[in-house]
Amino acid sequence: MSDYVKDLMAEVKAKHPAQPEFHQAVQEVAESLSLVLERHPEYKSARILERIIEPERVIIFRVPWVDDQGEIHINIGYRIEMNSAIGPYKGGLRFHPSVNLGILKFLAFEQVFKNSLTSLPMGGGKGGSDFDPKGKSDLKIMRFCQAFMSELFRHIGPNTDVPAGDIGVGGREIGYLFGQYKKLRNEFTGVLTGKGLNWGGSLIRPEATGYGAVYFAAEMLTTRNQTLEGKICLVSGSGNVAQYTVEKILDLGGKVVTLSDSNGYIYDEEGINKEKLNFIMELKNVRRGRIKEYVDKYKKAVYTPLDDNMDHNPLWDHKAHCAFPSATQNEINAKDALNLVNNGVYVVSEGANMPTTIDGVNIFLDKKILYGPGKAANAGGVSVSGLEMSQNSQRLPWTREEVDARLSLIMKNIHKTCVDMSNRFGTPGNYVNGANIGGFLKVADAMIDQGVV
Ligand code: NDP
Ligand code: 2IT
Repeated sequence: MSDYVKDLMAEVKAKHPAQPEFHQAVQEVAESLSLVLERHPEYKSARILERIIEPERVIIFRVPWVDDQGEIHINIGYRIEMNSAIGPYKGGLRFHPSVNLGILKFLAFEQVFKNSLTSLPMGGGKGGSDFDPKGKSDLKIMRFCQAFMSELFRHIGPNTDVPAGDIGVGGREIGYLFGQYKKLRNEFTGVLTGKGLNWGGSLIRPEATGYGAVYFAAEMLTTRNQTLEGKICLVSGSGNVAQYTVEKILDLGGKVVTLSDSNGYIYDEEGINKEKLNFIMELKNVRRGRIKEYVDKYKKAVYTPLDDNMDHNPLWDHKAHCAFPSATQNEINAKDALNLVNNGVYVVSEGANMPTTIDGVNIFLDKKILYGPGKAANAGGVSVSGLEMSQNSQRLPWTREEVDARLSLIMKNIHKTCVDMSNRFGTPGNYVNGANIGGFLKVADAMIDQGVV
C-alpha cells in the first residue's frame, strides 16, 4: 500500500469509524487510483478523491408506520446523495435488516464509478432502510413504503435524485413508492426506475443486471477466444439478479448448478434448466418461499444449509468454470476464492455489489483469472435505469430488442474501457484497476470543470 493510500485510509477510518464496508470500498479504489495520481498530480492537488469519498449530502429520517394489527413500528430511512458531477444522483434502495449508514455509503460510493462507466449522465446515490420485508403481507409492505416515501419525496425528483430497486426492493415496492410520490407531489414523472411496464417502466429493466453480468463474462471470455457454451456456472442468490443471470447463461449455452438464499444453497448436478428456473421464479417472486423447496420438487438436487459462523461458503466449493456471485457483499472470502480457483473457476463476473473481500480479490488478481468487479459487471441494471429515464423524458417506450441491443453495447463498451484503462496504466488484465480508473476519470474531470463545490 502506498503512503498516500495509507494516510488516506487512516483519515477515513478516524473520521468514519465503524463503517468497515465503506472503508473496504474506498481502499480498493484508492489503491487503483494511486497509479493515476502519480501521473496526474492535478487530481491530487484538487483533492478529488478526498472530495469523492465525502457524500454531498446524507439524509437520515425516522419511518414510523402502523401495521395491519394497529401496532406501531419505527424504522430508519436513509438516502446518500454521493456525487452529482455528471448527472442527478442515481442508485437503488435496499430494504434489509442489515442496512446501516456504512453499508449504504459503500454502495453509494461504488455507484459513482459504476454510473460513470455506463457513459450515461448519472451521478451516484443509494438509500434504503433497516426494514425487513421478508414474510410480510402486501398490506404491511405498502404501509411501510408509503411511510418511507412520506419523507423521501422532499429530497428526490426526476432531475435531482432518481432511486430504483436493490435487495428487498423490486417491482412491488417500486409501485407503492411511486404511488405515494405521485400523490404527494401531484405529478407523474420518472422519479423512480424499475417501474411497471404500463406506467413508465422499461422493457428489460428487470432482466438487465443479470443479463449484463453474463454479457460482461462473455466479453471477458472473448479475450481468450472462448464463449459460455458448455461452461459450468455457479450462481449465488436467487433474487432478481440471480434469476436473470441464470436465464442468460442458459440462452448462451452454459449450465448452472447452484443457487442460494440466506438460509442455504442448492446444488443440481444435472443443471437448472428453463423449466426449473420458471419454478424458482414462481417460488421466489410469487409465493416468496425459500430455495430449500427446490429439492422437494427436484429430488436429485442437494440442499445444504448455510450459517454465518461458517469460515467458508460451500457453494463456492464445486467444480466449475465460471462464478456469478449475485447475493450480497463479502460472500466470497479468501478461502472461497482459493476454493473457486482450485476447482477450475477462471471467470468471475460479479452481479452483486462488492461480493468479494479484498483478500479474495487479490487471489483472483494473483491467479490472473478473468475477474470482472461488480462496478463494471453489474452496471447493466443501472444502465437500463438510465435508458428508462431517457424513455420517460421522451414519453416514448422503446422495444425489447432496442433496449437489449443498447444494454449489450453498453456492457461491451464498459469491458473495453476496463481493458483500455488497465493497459494504459500498466496493469493489463486487471479489470479492477480498469473499472476504478475508467469510472474515476470522467467524474474527476467534471469536478475540476465545475470548481470547488
Ligand atoms: P433480491 O432481494 O432480489 O435478492 C437478493 C438475494 O440475495 C436473495 O436470494 C437473498 O436471500 C440473498 N441475500 C440477501 N442478503 C443476503 C445475506 N446477507 N446473506 C446471504 N444471502 C443474502 O436482490 P437483488 O437480486 O436485486 O440484489 C442482489 C445483489 O445484486 C445485491 O448485492 C445488489 O446490491 C446487487 N445489484 C442489484 C441490482 C439490481 O438491479 N437489482 C443492480 C446491481 C447490483 P434471502 O431471500 O434469504 O434474503
Ligand atoms: O446497485 C445498483 O446498481 C442497483 N441497485 C441499481 C441502481 C439503479 O438505479 O438502477
